[in-house]
Amino acid sequence: MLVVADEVREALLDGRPVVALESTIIAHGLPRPRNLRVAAELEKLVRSEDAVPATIAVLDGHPYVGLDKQQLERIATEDGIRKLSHRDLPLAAAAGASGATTVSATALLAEAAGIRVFATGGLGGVHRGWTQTQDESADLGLLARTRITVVCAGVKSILDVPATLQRLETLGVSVAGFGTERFPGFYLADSGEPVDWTLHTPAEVARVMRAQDELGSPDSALIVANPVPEEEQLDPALHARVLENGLRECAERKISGQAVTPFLLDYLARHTEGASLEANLAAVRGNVRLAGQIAAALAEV
Ligand code: PSU
Ligand code: MN
Repeated sequence: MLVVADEVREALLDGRPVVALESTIIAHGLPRPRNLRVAAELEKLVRSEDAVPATIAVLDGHPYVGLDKQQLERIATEDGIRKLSHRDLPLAAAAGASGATTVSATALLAEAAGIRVFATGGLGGVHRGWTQTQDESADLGLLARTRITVVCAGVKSILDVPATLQRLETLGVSVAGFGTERFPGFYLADSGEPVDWTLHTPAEVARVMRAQDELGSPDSALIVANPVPEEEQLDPALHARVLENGLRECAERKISGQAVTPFLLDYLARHTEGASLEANLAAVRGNVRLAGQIAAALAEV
């Protein structure tokens, strides 16, 4: 059922580096028209590391691994592009619907295509107020049973970060900081939480991936938590202030389910004069490059 782009399929057959990219950040995480420029820029960054980009999305019911220019444009500009987590994939396929894939849906489709490395901004996780809403991103459960390496700037700082880290521990998902002993905070270099393991080079990450394979099941993910450079992070005091207001407005307007994360990301961008957007993009760029380097290191070991 998967439609794998020729370039991606050939690279995978030759054992050359490939990096999967998600599309929810393009369709629902970034404002137009900047989102389309960013989508193209991220693919270029993967290529600059001598890896092949594979942006993943569903178009007219078909799951695509690797999009051409027109397809990328549809995801960035078309109205009615849905947000698809992995549970939505069969429904979208049967309905012939088009949608952007979240981390969980992207990881599932990437693994099915044989891609091992995936880059995004920040993972979904346990939302604040989760004892009431039970809002925990499907990203976590899927990563507990998918053999993929996700390079991210931690989990989104709009979440309950300690609760998310606890869930990752319970679910048995491997987590390592990249060049840091602190768990990154998406817009911030440090979430305030520590990590148990630190990796320093792409080659070290590749060795962990090989060890996962040698140890066998369960087929869980490796999270490589790569902080945004401190000089490009959002001012922590501004972040705390605006996030508090955003969470209040989200509750007052009774926004729930899939709409929560896009609402909060947009709220932060609007109320920081775009500074949160720049920090988000700086984090994603760093993650995409590192993912390219990890994919290259993996092709060598
Ligand atoms: N990273 C970003 N921006 C985003 C996302 C990640 O920098 O918009 C998306 C991912 O697709 C992730 C989703 O899977 O947000 C989480 O949404 P939810 O909390 O509804 O599971
Ligand atoms: Mn959610």
